[in-house]
Amino acid sequence: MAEIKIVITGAVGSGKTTAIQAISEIPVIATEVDASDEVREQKETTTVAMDYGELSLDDGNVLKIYGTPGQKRFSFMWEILAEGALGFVILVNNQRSSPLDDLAMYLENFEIYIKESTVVVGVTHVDEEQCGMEKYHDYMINQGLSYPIFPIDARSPSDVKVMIEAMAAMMNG
Ligand SMILES: Nc1nc2c(ncn2[C@@H]2O[C@H](COP(=O)(O)OP(=O)(O)OP(=O)(O)O)[C@@H](O)[C@H]2O)c(=O)[nH]1
Ligand SMILES: [Mg+2]
Repeated sequence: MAEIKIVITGAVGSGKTTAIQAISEIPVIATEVDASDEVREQKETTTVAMDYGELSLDDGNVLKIYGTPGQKRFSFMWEILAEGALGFVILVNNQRSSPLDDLAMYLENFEIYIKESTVVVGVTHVDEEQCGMEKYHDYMINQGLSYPIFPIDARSPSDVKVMIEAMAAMMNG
């Protein structure tokens, strides 16, 4: 049995904490505090250090899943959390004004870590209106990237599991 470290990152409110809570088999270790400043307009709490959960796979391996804080002022944690990770999920909130800029920013933030890793992109908040996934596919083509894109509801255990299990399968392949 192997333990595989993966990291879920993305902007504030993209659903990182929500996704880990949806699928973890152990009580999630979270570091939520009341949001101050502009985050408060979006939601009441925010991650300041990390989230941690676990999910076992059918092959007996266990995913150790770390969620990053979204806010740049806690970016000192990114490096710590990315160390040794084999897979990265970048979540993008489709309701934000420029979700592609968010995606570009997190791809850049994690550039040095994701080079050697498996990457998938999860587009969240697609339940709220016409999701328009074409822009993400066009972006990938324009950037010469081939990361798979999953429209998900981060609150849905099955949506999050399908994405994460696909990523685990890519690691084996
Ligand atoms: N409608 C809808 N709500 C969602 C979805 N994903 C997450 N949410 C909600 O949006 C909010 C997302 O918050 P978090 O999971 O805390 O986001 P986060 O990415 O951990 O944010 P930070 O830790 O602040 O960086 C929560 O209120 C979720 O219930 C989704 O796909 N659809
Ligand atoms: Mg969070």
